[in-house]
Amino acid sequence: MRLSRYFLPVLKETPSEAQIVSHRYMLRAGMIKQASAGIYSWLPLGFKVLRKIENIIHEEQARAGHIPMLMPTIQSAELWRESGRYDAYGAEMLRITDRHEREMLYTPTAEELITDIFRANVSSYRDLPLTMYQIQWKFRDEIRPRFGVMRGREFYMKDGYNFDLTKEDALHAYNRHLVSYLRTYERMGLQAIPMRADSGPIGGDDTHEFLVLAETGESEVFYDSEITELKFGDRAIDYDSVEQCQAVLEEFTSRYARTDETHDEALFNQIPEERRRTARGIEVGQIFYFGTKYSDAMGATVSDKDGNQVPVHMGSHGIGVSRLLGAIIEASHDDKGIIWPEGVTPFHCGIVNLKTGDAEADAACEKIHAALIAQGLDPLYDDTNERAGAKFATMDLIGLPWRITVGPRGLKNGVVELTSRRSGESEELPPEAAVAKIAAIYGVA
Ligand code: P5A
Repeated sequence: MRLSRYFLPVLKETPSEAQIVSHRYMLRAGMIKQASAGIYSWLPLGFKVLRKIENIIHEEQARAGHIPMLMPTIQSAELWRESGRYDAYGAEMLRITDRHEREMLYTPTAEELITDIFRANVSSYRDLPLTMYQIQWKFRDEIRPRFGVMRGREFYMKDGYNFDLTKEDALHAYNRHLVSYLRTYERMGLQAIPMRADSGPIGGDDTHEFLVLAETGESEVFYDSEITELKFGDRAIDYDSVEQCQAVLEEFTSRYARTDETHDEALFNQIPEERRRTARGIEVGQIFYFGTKYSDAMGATVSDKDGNQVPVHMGSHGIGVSRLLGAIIEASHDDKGIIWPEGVTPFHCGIVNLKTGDAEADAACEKIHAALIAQGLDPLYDDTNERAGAKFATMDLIGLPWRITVGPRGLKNGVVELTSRRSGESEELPPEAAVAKIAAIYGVA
């Protein structure tokens, strides 16, 4: 992509309404624009990262055997009356009336709708286990939307729902989601720690939130510092294996880690003092097992092996897809701008032409741009007439992990400069070698 043809409305000034770094950088880098309180347009650069995050989630859900689908954002109030949540949800639910005076709402979550789909179509234990999920917009009329995409009113969520015959099967689904989420967040360059939490309006007793530690996080958290040493890494996991999933759950949840909602001072004080940590965290996901709460209320039953009608055991599992952009930036930036992890970067690398208009520099940049595309990569080539300093500032702000700098002086010696955004280190090498190195970094060589 040539920058001269792209839409990247970068702001020079720091927007005064943004209180935290991720919100500031998302506005300054032209990723989002507020449409009204807590509601944003996703400009091309922000949309690209949103899609990258979404794709990682789809790939990891497929690995765990979960089935993608899509439900509407506008739902009928009827179903929510069946579960009792139409009144219980309160002012956070955006209620709408259509031209026939029918009561509708903009979905804050979708337990009712999926349970309705299930009961209409599944009647036997033979069709279980079943886990379906969607990535869809949600609306919660938060009293204080703030921090940009971090606490929006309209936000993008991955929501998954499992249906199982027994409690044991449903707990395996819970564990499987925990494993799958650990992998998902690590692929985005994040450490998200599962912590015991409160289930709120979703219900149930078994629930973990996934928290990314950050000073600007809205949750207060308490944990044993040993937990930050755990990495999921590239383990091969059989998601159907009850033992393997259970072992991962135990490994990642046996040390003390709780949000303030479930914090227990006496238990916390049993950890050796030097390992006790109190910090703040960003909640990027939550998993729930709530048994038969919805299937009882809505009559979602199946026949078991003996022909008895039994309510299905359920859980639901959410990832804050749009919030993740904020969380990743909070965890990975410096005073010049964002530093994207390779897994989610909007463009794989930047190309800066130090002297646009110089025949040799222009030709070298074109060649590098074409060579990267030929490798299946997606570079952003700054072919504008801006000064070099301004080009570097934009590249640093938008945070592409790698930059190739091309100028007449280097080209005389047959070299370009390859710079890591994270370390700031540069090396000089022939253009072909720079392309090969980027290809190797992204595993396409
Ligand atoms: C699980 C999926 C649920 O709604 N029902 C379906 C369950 N869980 S949850 O914890 O309430 O939300 C899941 C994740 O969505 C993100 N989130 C938000 N992101 C941005 N702005 C908001 N206002 C907002 N509210 C929730 C969080 O990451 C949360 O973990």
